[in-house]
Amino acid sequence: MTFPAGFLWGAATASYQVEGAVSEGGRGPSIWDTFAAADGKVLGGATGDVACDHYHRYPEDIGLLADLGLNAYRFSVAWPRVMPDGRTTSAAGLAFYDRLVDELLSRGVLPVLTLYHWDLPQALEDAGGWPSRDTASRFADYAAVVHAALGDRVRQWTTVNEPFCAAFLGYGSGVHAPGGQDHATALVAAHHLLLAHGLAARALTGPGHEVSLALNFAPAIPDGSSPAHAEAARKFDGIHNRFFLDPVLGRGYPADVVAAAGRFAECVRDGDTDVIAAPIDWLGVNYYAPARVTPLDDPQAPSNCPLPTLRGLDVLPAPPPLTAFGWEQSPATLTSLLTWISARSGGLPLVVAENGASFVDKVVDGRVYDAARVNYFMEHLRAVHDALGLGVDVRGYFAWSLLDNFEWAMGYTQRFGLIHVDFETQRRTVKESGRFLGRVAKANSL
Ligand code: IFM
Repeated sequence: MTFPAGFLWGAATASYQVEGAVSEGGRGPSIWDTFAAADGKVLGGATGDVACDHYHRYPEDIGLLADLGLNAYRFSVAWPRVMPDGRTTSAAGLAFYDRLVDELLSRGVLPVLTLYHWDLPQALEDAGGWPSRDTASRFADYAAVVHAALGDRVRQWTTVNEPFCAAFLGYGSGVHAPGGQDHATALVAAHHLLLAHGLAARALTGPGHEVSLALNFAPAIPDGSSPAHAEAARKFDGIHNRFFLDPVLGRGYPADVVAAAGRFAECVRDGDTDVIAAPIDWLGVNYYAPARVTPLDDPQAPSNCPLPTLRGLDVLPAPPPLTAFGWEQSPATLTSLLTWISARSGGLPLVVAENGASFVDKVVDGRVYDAARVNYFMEHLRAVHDALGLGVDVRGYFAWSLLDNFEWAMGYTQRFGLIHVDFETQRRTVKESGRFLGRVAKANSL
């Protein structure tokens, strides 16, 4: 398999999942500090207080990434580090990312910076959080501050990572911070996250600068061929995929979702959809697994899938082989997803901004033979290659994740890393999958 010249070969992380040092450098609390500290929210009572201690160990981590042969690092900036109260800039907080970016550049690694990967400053949550429209404006200010500080060296800017999760898991099902459980509110939060993306995109301009956002896609596969199956898949696809993709592409919110979404339209003001449709240079496609959906006999029956607007369908258990998280492995779906987005967007450049799998990994004699993950990457890279062969403009592939890390509500129980982390000692062990991905990257960079 050969990939186009200039293809980005990277690994991704997110601030709260890896940094630790939650009280250092003047960092303020985020919604995830609050949520993880509350009883029963995160498996085993785990928190991101220390995580991978990336805040102190980033030179080692970047060194490992560069030595593998990867040429890009996708990381996120912690808003509460840069603005402890969500509004006031902290020089010490910015200085950390200054050091991180310099370290990347000194190792020949391209920084790909995400501004929001779910760690909202707690002070802004107290002021209303994402259900409040003002949070989108605060985000635009924050984006401008980070851009002014790092824009001389960072060219790749991603505004928001997975607004679906931030909105629907954070304010709907409540399994993520801040733990809200109201689906109507979650839809409003989703709109404000998209608005935040559009407002910030305006601030992220500069010579050679590229703007993007990263959406998580769960393609719906109907578990049958009847019209009712097709309708169930359409419904699932509407809220999970099109609700986020379409407004970003300038197509507005999908009418079928809005029609089923109660009073959602009331939060969308004149001009909002134009703001959300701000031009982007590429779209980050986060893909892990499809969803197998089936209709229920009673169209009003509540779905087992905790999403608003979904009634009358069930999401079926995934067929094996599964990852440790219980997720289906379907590389072919990645090809069809990339092809679908490309066609829907008129050929927008795409970057696979997250793809990966958790498995049970063991360090044996100083090595981790994670054959299942090697296979996972091999098959998904083949899927990307197939999409390229079909004419899709794919510009890069980022493994999730560089390091085993804090997997949100699952704590430290799901290992996704190319690099194993012993959370007792903070010892890093490169996995076979990391070496594999690095070999493919190197072979394509000759
Ligand atoms: O760990 C997460 C990441 O933060 C967002 N995308 C999915 C990953 C695996 O669940």
